[in-house]
Amino acid sequence: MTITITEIELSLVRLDLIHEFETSSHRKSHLDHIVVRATASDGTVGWGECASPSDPYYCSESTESCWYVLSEHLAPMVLGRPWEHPDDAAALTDRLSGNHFARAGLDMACWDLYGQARGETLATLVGGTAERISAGVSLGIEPTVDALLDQVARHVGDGYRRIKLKCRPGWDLEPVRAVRAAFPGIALQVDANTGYRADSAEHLAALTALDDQGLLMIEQPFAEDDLLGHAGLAARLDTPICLDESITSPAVLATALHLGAADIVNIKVSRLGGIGPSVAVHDVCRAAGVPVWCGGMHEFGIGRAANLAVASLPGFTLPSDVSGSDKYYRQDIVTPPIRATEGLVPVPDARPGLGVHVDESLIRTNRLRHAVLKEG
Ligand code: OSB
Ligand code: MG
Repeated sequence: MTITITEIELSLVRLDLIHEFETSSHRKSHLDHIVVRATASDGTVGWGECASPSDPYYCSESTESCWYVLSEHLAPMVLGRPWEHPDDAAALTDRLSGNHFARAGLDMACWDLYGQARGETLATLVGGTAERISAGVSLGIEPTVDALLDQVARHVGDGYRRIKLKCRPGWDLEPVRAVRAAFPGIALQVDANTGYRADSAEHLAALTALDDQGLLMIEQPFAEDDLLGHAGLAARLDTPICLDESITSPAVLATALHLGAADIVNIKVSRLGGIGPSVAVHDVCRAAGVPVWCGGMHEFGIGRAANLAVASLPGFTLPSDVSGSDKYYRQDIVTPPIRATEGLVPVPDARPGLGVHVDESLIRTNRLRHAVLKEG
């Protein structure tokens, strides 16, 4: 069975966040993601989402770089070119370097088309088995510890199964201790988004001080390329070290595991550039006995559905960041809406492909810009 994409429409869609989100590097009150609508020659429509942060702090991509790469490079490489499997569609764009968030947006749309052509859900196609995913929440840095405690109480009350706190030098031991004291039994972890330096004695002391707080893991304390720094810390601490930003490909993963830089891996479809490399990273981790969990980039329902499909693979043994979209948005762009019940989010299965219906009228009302790309 051959699929040929004949038209790609890009829409820059803005959704307001219910609650502002701050990390070690930036603060957000709304999210702008590029929604990819790919039409195949038989009229089938596949959806993808490019969940790049607006500005290049989490990684070097941005909304504008993704728009440019999708419209000037990725779309021309696939438009009018037949493929049989999404991996073959991805191979059409092999000569493009990096730009994983942009790539993931198109890759998702290819998988959605492929799933519809095969009459199977994305989860089934990748070999996923779980029907529900254990969900945690990622909580941003708050103005005060009390405000953070309110957020934790709210999400624990909603049934979420673990709490991840964003941290940075100066916002680490104090909030962690306060949350531990108020909620002694909860599964708790921190994410530093590269905010610490392995050559700073002060930073190492701050991270070491977290070691007796019963954390599930410390996520990405150091810079993305500092695998040796992470290996050194992993050897020093009892708390497992999890890598997020560092793991950009199966090859980098192999290096990180070889060096002992990662006890746990956060898998993000966006950061890895699509479903294929995400499944590959899962497979390597599973074979090596390294637990993985599914991270997120505040995705709208399209990207969230892709995350859930990947997270249904058997190596995903730790709670994900893939919460219900109502944690972030008043109204999502998909139906049925993605919701957690008692901390479990069902893997979408209402239809083949991504398994959700995209509400095109909401895309039209919430978009800031769009472009239609055709062959030639
Ligand atoms: O590091 O996991 C991260 C959001 C934006 C950028 C980086 C990260 C995050 C999150 C959000 O933690 C997780 C989610 O989508 O709920
Ligand atoms: Mg992270």
